[in-house]
Amino acid sequence: MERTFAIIKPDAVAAGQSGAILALIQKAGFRVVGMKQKRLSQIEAENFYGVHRERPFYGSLVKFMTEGPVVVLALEAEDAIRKWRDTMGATNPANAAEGTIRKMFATSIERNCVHGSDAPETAAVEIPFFFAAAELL
Ligand code: FUP
Repeated sequence: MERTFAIIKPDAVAAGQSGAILALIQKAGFRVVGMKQKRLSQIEAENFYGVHRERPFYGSLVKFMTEGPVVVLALEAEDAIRKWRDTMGATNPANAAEGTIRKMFATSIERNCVHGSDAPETAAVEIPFFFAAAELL
């Protein structure tokens, strides 16, 4: 079993799509091991996306991620990291396959409704960034 980290981003939460996205997550066979709704602080968003600090979209991305509440999730499944990225679809919804969450709910490459860890090393940093060990059930 593997764990990955997911975010339902501010665009999807504001649009009332958290429940629909959670239903798709559960239908895809993930077990929710951690879940909370919170609003990211400026510092949290900056650090979470620190790897993109030099990219031209960084400031706009941080602004978007702090504009309203998000739902942070730790998900468990066999091959969870790859499976969740497949379930989300491509970063740019214009390139996302039919039936993926980003194809259904994302409106642009920035406002792309969900996040997922891209590798085991990333998940190992992102899960404890938001969850204490005792919050993973
Ligand atoms: P992903 O792993 O699919 O979330 O994609 P990346 O790690 O490449 O990008 C992280 C976030 O940066 C994306 F979710 C959206 C944002 N982004 C932009 O806003 N513009 C870009 O050109 C690329 C990424």
